[in-house]
Parts: sequence; structure tokens; C-alpha cells
Amino acid sequence: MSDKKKDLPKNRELQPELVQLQRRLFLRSGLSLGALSLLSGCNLQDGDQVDKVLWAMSRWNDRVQSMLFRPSHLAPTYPASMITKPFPFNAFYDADSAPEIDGDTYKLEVSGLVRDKRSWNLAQLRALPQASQITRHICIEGWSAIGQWSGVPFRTFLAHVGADTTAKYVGFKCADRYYSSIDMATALHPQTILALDFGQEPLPTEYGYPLKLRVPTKLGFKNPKHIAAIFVTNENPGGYWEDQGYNWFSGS
Ligand SMILES: Nc1nc2c(c(=O)[nH]1)N[C@H]1C(S)=C(S)[C@@H](COP(=O)(O)O)O[C@H]1N2
Ligand SMILES: [Mo]
Repeated sequence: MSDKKKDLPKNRELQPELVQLQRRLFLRSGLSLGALSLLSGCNLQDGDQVDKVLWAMSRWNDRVQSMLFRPSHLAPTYPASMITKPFPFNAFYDADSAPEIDGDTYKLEVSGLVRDKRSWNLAQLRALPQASQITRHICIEGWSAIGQWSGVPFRTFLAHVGADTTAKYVGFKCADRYYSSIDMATALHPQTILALDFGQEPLPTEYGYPLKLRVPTKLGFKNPKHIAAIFVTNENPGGYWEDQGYNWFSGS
């Protein structure tokens, strides 16, 4: 599989104003554009919205930070009529290189600071309580889209494996060499789910079959697809993009 896509379609090109805004936001506050857009519920793709964000930024330090770091604050949700079709694909390779995983033999491995290290098959995951959400996915490359994901609330899964929820991090290893990690507060957030379905169907291959983490309070790159293993740890596991300089927290 080849690293990096070479030709981005026109509507997916990096938007200079967004890149510039992201830099300024980092420099001024160490916070990400994604965090700000989650907070505002804005689609940051057009100039108008960017202006609004700039305006919001000026009040950032005095007002917004306390809201941002409230661990239970919810990402905006949307009606089904606002779902983006077709939903954009993104990965560090082209869509036709997405890993083909056999659902019948698939096993999710669990390790680290958990009581029960047994692996899980898809039927077992589907037998757990399920939740559904329609939320906005925001990619750091300058696009966002609304989608519906359903699956097991991640805090329910962590309870089932007896995770040490005083540990600092949860790490994810994917079938395609991708990896990422989140803080425990985000892992326990009510909108963080182990998604099995996209729309009303099992996740299509390129959107993360058979399992992806949906974290609407974080940027897209902190939503690992094709999860093969989950581990609980006190050492920051980093991530594919995080280790190349993307802000690790990247969210709220
Ligand atoms: N396994 C895996 N997960 C991944 C990625 C990847 O390359 N591999 N890319 C991330 C990035 S940068 C984005 S924006 C989203 C894209 O998800 P989508 O294809 O459902 O839009 O997946 C994230 N999770
Ligand atoms: Mo992304």
C-alpha cells in the first residue's frame, strides 16, 4: 500500500486560510481549530465561517477555555437530513488500499491495564448495548462532514473488560499500520463509541470495517478505523499523525 495520497480532488485541497488560522490558534493558545469548531458547531469550510472563528478567537482565552475543558460537554448533533452524501474518505493511502478484513474470523484484542484480556468477536460486540449518533467529523486537512455512526458506547466496553479507568490513556492499533490514542476522560465521554455501523449498515470497508472509534469531540485523525487492538496504559502511546507533529489532544 502506498503512503500518502498524491492527487487530492479539488474540493479536498488544503485551504490556505484554514492552515493559517490553525497556525495562529496554535501559537496563541496551543489549541486546535478542531476544538474551536467543535465548540461552535460551525462548518469551517467557507470564508464566512472562518471570519466567525477569528472573531470567536479574540474571546478565546477569557471565555471559551473553561467550556472547552469540561469533560462532559457534548459535541453538536444533527438531524438525519443533514448527513453528508457521499461522505468523504480519508486515510494515509487511497480508498482502494483499505484493508479487507474477514468479519467471520475477526478478533479484537484487549490488553494492558484491564481485568479481562479475552478478545472479542463481532457477535459479542453487537450483543452489548448500542448507541447511535449523527455528528460532524472534522479533518485537520480542512474539510468536515456529518455522518451517522452506531455501536457500543466505549465506556460500556471499558466496564466490560474491567479497564482501570484511573489509567491515563487508551491506545488503538489498526489493521493498516495506523495507530492512535486518547485520554481516559475522552474514552469515558458519553459520545465516544466503538462504531460497528455507518448509516444503517455495517461500516463499509473504506470507512473502517469492522470497527472504528467515533470520537466527535476530537479531530478526524483521532478516530481510528479498522481497529485490531485496544490497550489501556499510563504511557502515552502517541499516534500515526500525532508522532509527526499533529497536536496530540486535538479536541475538547
Ligand atoms: N486505520 C486508520 N484510521 C484512520 C485513518 C487512517 O489512515 N487509518 N485516517 C484518519 C483521518 S486523518 C481521518 S480524517 C478519518 C477519515 O475517516 P473517513 O474515511 O470515515 O472519512 O480517519 C482517521 N482514521
Ligand atoms: Mo483527517
